[in-house]
Amino acid sequence: MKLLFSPASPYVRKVRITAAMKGVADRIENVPTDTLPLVNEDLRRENPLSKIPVLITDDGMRIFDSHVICEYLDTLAPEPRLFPASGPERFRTLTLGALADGMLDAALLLVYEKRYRPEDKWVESWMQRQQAKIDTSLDWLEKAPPTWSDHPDYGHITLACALGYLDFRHGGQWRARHPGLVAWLDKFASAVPAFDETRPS
Ligand SMILES: N[C@@H](CCC(=O)N[C@@H](CS)C(=O)NCC(=O)O)C(=O)O
Repeated sequence: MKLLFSPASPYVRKVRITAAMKGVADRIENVPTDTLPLVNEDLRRENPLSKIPVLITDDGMRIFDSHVICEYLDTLAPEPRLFPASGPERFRTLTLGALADGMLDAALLLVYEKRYRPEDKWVESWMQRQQAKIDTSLDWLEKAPPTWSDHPDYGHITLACALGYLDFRHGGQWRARHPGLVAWLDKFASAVPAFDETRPS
């Protein structure tokens, strides 16, 4: 399989951690893919949204986005089960994943505002709106950081990648007011070595 990839992408990181936990990382070739140019024709051919990650399977299927790729990888080996099959556990996992993806989307939009627009076009109120989504989610999670029994699942992986991205691109400012989540991320990193192995530099 091939993974259209960048080491800085938190969505790619979700996939790499999932692949490591499922024991299939050595079946995936990481193909460096540049999303910085306004148009990357090679990427657009594989995913009309021009976003990474994209997984190209051995039989030629193109799978995106990161959630769907992780769910696909979860089918390749029985253990550990990262997406509960049914019931409230499944929807708890998917909802945590959606919340953490929403935090990531807001954090990425803040980066893109400054990357793709000249400074005199930055819209302060719009950036505050994105920041509020992140802050409110952090406060909500801090009240009861999500737990796991045997092993972290897809929701936990996504949250770890969101917090990692806030460290990487937003100076780790979330840490001062969220000690419970700081401890939670340390615990996640101890349980999942692939978190440190995929840390962007
Ligand atoms: N919902 C997508 C988001 C993927 C995404 O936004 N990836 C970024 C890189 S971190 C990207 O490719 N951006 C290029 C663009 O938006 O044009 C996922 O979960 O895979």
